[in-house]
Amino acid sequence: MKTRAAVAFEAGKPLEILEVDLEGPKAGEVLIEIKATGICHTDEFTLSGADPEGIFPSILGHEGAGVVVEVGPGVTSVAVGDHVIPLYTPECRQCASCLSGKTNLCTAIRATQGKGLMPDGTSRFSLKGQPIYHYMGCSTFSNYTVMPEIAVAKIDPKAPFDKVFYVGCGVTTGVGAVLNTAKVEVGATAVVFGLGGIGLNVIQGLRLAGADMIIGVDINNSKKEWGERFGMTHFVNPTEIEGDVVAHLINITKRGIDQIGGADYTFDCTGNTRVMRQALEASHRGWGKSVVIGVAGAGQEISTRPFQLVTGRTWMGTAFGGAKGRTDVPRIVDWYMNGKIEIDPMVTHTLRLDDINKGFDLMHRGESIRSVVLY
Ligand code: NAD
Ligand code: AHE
Ligand code: ZN
Repeated sequence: MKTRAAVAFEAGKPLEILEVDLEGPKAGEVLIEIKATGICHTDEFTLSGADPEGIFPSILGHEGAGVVVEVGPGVTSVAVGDHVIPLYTPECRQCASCLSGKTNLCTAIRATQGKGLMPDGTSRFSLKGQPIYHYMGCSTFSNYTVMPEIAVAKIDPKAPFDKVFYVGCGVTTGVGAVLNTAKVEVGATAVVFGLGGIGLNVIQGLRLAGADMIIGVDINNSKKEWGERFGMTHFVNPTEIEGDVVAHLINITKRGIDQIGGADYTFDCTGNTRVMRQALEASHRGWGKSVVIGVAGAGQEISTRPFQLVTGRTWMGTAFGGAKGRTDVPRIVDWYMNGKIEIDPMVTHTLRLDDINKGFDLMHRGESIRSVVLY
């Protein structure tokens, strides 16, 4: 069949909107009509050329929602007509990773996914007979896409596509980082670096967990109001304070008779390795946990004095908020439907596929939280 898609032909170049060829689903695969897709900073990261796994030409997009329109042989867990969210972190429930119960990082199809291919080692997308590669196993910048059934979460059919697409990455990553990875407790003190599409969801996750002091850090002052909207109690712009941001954060989190500062939990939602170090060092001596969410470019490394770890801080990371997609994503959609979490205000811009490059411009200018493309 033919499908309209935004194709990334080359790093650093705008996406091109055109019709491409799409083969139907093979065994264990489903064809999905994507109804809505978000533009996440990770799409921009890969398009920029900074992703060591970036492959071109490819169809980016990994944060979407849609409807199953055809199933391949042997598919049992979803049926035609089901409303689904594509999962860039699948959940096969059979691989060593899934069976360990210790991680959400299912390894069943990770190797082929990283090469832009379906599990059988081929691409379903092509143009004039030449393959176009899949992206993060999803390629939601195409109106139709093919996914393995282990990589789709069946959701409440009443959930609006133009909102719950965001559960496909941003919401789950932010809220999950708090609940699944850091396991934040009631009354905690936390610092969130970077108040974009991910950081604001960390903030609403902290509110859900019952954190007391929620400090947001961003170099863009317009993010203060955004953070407050979702539960942030204090805002720090590192470019506007005197001296070092870590010392400042330690100072404002001082408590107890010892007056030792530092947050119980810190989160990097910027992808900047210098900020990742600041986040670790702003966490509390003895028990602080610092969670890396941001994705850093090829060749970049993090560093700190080992003493920071010797003195009891834990440096950890999270992918997809530690969420097991087929199990947790439908629940997070229900949280939205029940009013436990918010999504609507964060979806700031609605675009058509023809205008998808404007979504990247809005992100570059720091004007959007999430842009959604509706098909
Ligand atoms: P975004 O562009 O919406 O937000 C980034 C925010 O960081 C902006 O508000 C920006 O002003 C702020 N910022 C930039 N430099 C800063 C600095 N030095 N100090 C403080 N704030 C700074 O991006 P997003 O969609 O929220 O994504 C954030 C990061 O999370 C990206 O690196 C993305 O690739 C990554 N990500 C990771 C996962 C995961 O599973 N680990 C999932 C989704 C996104
Ligand atoms: N390809 C990059 C890594 C990118 C990355 O870390 N991706 C996150 C999801 S970001 C979603 O917006 C992830 O899930 N990582 C786990 C995994 O298996 O990819 C690189 O550096 O090579
Ligand atoms: Zn993402």
